[in-house]
Amino acid sequence: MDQSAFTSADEIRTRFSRTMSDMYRSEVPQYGTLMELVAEVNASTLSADPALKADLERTDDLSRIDLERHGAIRLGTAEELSTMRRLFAVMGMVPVGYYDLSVAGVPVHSTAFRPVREENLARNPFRVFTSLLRLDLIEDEALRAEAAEILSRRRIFTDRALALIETFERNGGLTDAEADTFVCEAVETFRWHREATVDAATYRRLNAAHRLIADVVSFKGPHINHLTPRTLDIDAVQAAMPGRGIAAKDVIEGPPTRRCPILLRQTSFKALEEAIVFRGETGEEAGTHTARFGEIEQRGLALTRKGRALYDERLASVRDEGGAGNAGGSYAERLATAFEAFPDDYDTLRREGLGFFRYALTRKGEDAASTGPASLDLETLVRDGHVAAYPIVYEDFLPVSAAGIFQSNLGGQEQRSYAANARKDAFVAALGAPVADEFEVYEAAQARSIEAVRAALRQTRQSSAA
Ligand code: OOG
Ligand code: NI
Repeated sequence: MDQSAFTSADEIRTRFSRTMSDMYRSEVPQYGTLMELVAEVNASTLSADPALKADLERTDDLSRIDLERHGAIRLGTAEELSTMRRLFAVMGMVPVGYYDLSVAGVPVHSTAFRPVREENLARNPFRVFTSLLRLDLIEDEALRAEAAEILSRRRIFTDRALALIETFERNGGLTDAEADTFVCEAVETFRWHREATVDAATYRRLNAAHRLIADVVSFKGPHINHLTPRTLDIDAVQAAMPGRGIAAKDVIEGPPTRRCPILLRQTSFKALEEAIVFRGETGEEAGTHTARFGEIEQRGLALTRKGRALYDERLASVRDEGGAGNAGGSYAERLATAFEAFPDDYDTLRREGLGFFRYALTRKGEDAASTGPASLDLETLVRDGHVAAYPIVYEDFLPVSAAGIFQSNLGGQEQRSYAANARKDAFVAALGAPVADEFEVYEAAQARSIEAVRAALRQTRQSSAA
């Protein structure tokens, strides 16, 4: 079939994220309140900072600035994970990164399904942080077998969703009508079901092993557990949440406030306690479950391996000192102090090889190249203003931050410690495909931009020589 007959993966992803947002706002009204607050803060940040506004107009679609950037789900079996990979592929989302959360006492390992090319990210960067439950970390053998048995019985995808995934794989795309049906059917998998599939006693046993185990095993499907819009000022939203009746997490995860933002900062409101019903011998039994919340994120420069090592080392120095406790606002202060050793201007970050940048020929560079032989040396070109360097935005997640988000939504006291035991091989086997290395993804984007600059210079030279 001719590709032009198909709806683009970017468009399907956009329809999907919009539909998910509508569904989640109707399911979790407090999330709607958070979205409103984010939109207000973004609007006032933009009107107070015309330079930022001009910058964003160049790189982003301002009308979509407040929209969701990610969501998260937790799966129970290898088969669910590999089918989820095929479902996300329809929307141009592929697995990037491996996160071992067992170190933080959460019995899951994860990846992020996301678009990887800059042109696709620019159209819609929506991604889904996807975790797979690690039944191997349940100590009680009988409980482990019982959980596996319960999970083996559920079917989380609709028949039509599965059929359309196959259509996509066979034809290489979906028509507009197929895409619409696909989105409706796919969203069914992430819907909330207040009817647990287990009885109250089973739920309690699973919950006692770990609250997350109960969350994954007791329900019909992997309900979306949060969505995350982008904020331009996370400190302002965090400060304003209590005034809107939103119970914010104690601290913002990730790096401190900086002139040049790096990586990812995120915070959330605490998961809500929701009414559910258990299956009972004599009919339904009422109960409650805590899983769903709202989150916000603010992203900055993607760091190189060297930059990331410095980030991890600085963050660990703060955590080792006294954890992420916020007594007297001291965590934010200690964090800021620890990060004084992290350069905070783009030029130094770039020259020291701490971050990834996208290079582009400037007007001045084009003019210079057409009048004389320009240097092909990148540093010379940047120094002379012939080439500009723009920060590449971090599109992935941070395991320490993710653990903090998990923890604050497990009621705080959930501190089981599993020995650190990443099982990337097992994860990849369950997924049925390798996960991309995030550093290689940024490296490739940076390299493509450098190659484009060189190609443009060579072309200008040739046409001025002719
Ligand atoms: C996922 C928590 C991690 C993030 O933004 O780091 C996450 C979950 O609770 O399932 O979404
Ligand atoms: Ni999240």
